[in-house]
Amino acid sequence: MAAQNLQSVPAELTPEEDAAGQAHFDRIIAEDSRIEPRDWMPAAYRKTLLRQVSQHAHSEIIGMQPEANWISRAPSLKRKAILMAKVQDEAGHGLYLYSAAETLGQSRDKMMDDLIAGKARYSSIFNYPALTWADMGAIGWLVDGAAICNQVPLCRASYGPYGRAMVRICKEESFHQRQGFEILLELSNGTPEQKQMAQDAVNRWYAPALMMFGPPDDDSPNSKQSMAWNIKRFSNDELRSRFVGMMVEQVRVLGLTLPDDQIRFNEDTRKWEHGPLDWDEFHEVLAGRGPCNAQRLERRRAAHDDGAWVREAAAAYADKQRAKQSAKQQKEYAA
Ligand code: FAQ
Repeated sequence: MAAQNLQSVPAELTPEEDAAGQAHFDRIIAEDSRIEPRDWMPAAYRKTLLRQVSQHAHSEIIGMQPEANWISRAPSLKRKAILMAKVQDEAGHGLYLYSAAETLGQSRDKMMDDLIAGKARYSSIFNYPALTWADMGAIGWLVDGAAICNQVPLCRASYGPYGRAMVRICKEESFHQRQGFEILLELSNGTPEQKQMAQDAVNRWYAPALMMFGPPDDDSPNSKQSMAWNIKRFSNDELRSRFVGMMVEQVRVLGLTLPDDQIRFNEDTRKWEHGPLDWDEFHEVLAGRGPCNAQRLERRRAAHDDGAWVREAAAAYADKQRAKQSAKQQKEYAA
């Protein structure tokens, strides 16, 4: 069904057409303008974007799980409604991003197959467990906060459909971050036990949130080229440092602390610095050996199987509509 929405990957071109396409592409990038789906683009640019956008889409879909687990346990009807709306937003983000990725020539079915077969990446952060209600606050504040910090520059990504999807996503993410902040603020101003629960959640989510920005710059094989193509605007370390600076201010308002006594503003570089992160743990999570990798994929597979009847019904409906449309056209030609 999804394959019918695909933009086709351009057919074989002559060397002259390729050279003209490359010149046009280079000009668009130099002017900091936008590449659109039907424009010529280097195969490596298409591949990089498809990799990043599909991984991003998978992150949104898998990222629904830690919070969805808490909808039935939210402490009030109001909190339940807010959390449900947030989780639905994440599903919507996944759909915008799968649509953007499809314009690069890959079907949603193939992307989904790769995800459930364990061949595709999604953000490391969603392989950690959400243990208490305060984790809903820490996820909103730290995880959505890191997502915004990373994604606001992506609104200017050179690939049009990705940049445009990011504009709407970022607006919704800022609501998500505020709701997380507000949960933590209320707990922090509550009983000593509630405050401790908030602090414990921040302690557990802080380092994994910092790792969302990706490996350190000297260990990031894709950054340089992605920045040259105006897909990424800042390096992983630059964004991580900015994020730390934002959190340092906000944690004071929360009356909590960040579990990192090495945070400081370096006056020479004008950048925020933080303590060491456990990159072995990051690579373990990427290799599928994080605390919840198996559980997250298993849940995704089960949801995919449970949804088979919806896909079949939608495909049957689309077939019917197509048959109707073609019968109507034949009638018009005959008349
Ligand atoms: N997790 O060379 P780089 C959200 C991989 S959305 C897993 O630096 P790049 C909303 C990377 O793919 C969160 N893998 O790569 C929400 C590459 O592997 P590959 C998702 C990671 O692409 C909130 C390899 O390491 N956001 O949270 C990670 O230049 C709450 C080498 O790395 C996005 O996807 C990681 N953290 O930079 C939802 C944003 N980091 O493919 C629900 C868009 C790196 O070569 C609830 N993506 N890797 O085998 C990006 O900005 C970039 O792709 C980076 C990585 C910055 C993530």
